[in-house]
Amino acid sequence: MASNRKRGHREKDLTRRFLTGEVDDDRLETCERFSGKRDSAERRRIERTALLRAAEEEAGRDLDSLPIGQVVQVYSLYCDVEHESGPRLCVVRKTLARLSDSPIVVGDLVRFRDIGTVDESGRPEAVIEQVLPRRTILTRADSFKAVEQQPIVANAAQMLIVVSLHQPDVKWGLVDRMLVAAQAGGLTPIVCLNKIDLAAAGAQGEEDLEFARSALAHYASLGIRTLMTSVPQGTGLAELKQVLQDQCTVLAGHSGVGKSSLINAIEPTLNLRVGEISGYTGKGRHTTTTARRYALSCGGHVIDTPGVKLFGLWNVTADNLIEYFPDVANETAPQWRVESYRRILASLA
Ligand SMILES: Nc1nc2c(ncn2[C@@H]2O[C@H](COP(=O)(O)OP(=O)(O)OP(=O)(O)O)[C@@H](O)[C@H]2O)c(=O)[nH]1
Ligand SMILES: [Mg+2]
Repeated sequence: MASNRKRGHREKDLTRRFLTGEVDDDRLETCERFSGKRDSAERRRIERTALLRAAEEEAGRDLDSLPIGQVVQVYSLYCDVEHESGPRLCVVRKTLARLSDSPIVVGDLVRFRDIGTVDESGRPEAVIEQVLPRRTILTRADSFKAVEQQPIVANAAQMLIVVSLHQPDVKWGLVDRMLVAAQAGGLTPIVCLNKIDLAAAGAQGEEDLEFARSALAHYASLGIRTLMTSVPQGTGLAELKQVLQDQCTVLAGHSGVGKSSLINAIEPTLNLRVGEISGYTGKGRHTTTTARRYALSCGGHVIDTPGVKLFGLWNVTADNLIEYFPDVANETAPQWRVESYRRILASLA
């Protein structure tokens, strides 16, 4: 098998066992696939799948009996995993980490094995043996050219797309991109316009608020739920709480739009760090640096995420983009939506 990577003994042995049928009886099919004319990417994918299956077999036939936890936060080498019997500090099984197409992300459901040790705070340590199939996945691409995927959150039911009227100014094009990303990943999008108390502070004052109202009304006409909120004035927070209750919701948007502030307003005991807006650029300061999942006392969970600068789309092509713009397809879209569609289309071409 062709591979540029240098393989360890264990991995080679697993490959041999898999391919000789000791581990799995897909051998014939695999051999047939290799004998054909396949490009190297496809060959690597098949090889990796074979290794992954073999590794899972190797991990023990007791996989199904291992407890299932949910990833709360991912660090470079560890993950915090939540389980009804208490939190765990987990490492990912090496073979799994090396072979998986996508890294483990917040929200992943994982089977873990306690290893009988505890960390310095007394928390049990465990190894993640398996990642369960994801019901939803919010992914972005590394750039508009979409060379690599960057999965952000798994298994969230909803995505609260947070924008602020001012400081920083709302960018409807980013909202449109995030709407596509949510729907492409199987999440229900909700658009939340925050900082509406700043209507009077903008250079154009009420005019911007009027435009924002019409944009939100347009999204609502497409069946997308919308909210208008102000943290200091308490506007829209009761409705927001209702929307979040008993659901798992990921909050996403530019830095400084108030994602962490909104979570604090719903669940004050969390006391998440919020950052001042830069007086010079009018932008946020990237205060939240990693995604983390929090339980809400009203039921449900929220996942706070770091502010995004741009949002490249993954698994969306110039051919299927129109599916996410029904208003453009049936020619009922306002001009700004048509322009937004064209800009995204151009970036996918
Ligand atoms: N006027 C006003 N300010 C707000 C509102 N919500 C949040 N802010 C302020 O906006 C600033 C940024 O808030 P954060 O909650 O840190 O924003 P964030 O989206 O979490 O930012 P990152 O973590 O950097 O992505 C803080 O100074 C908040 O006090 C609001 O509704 N109105
Ligand atoms: Mg934040």
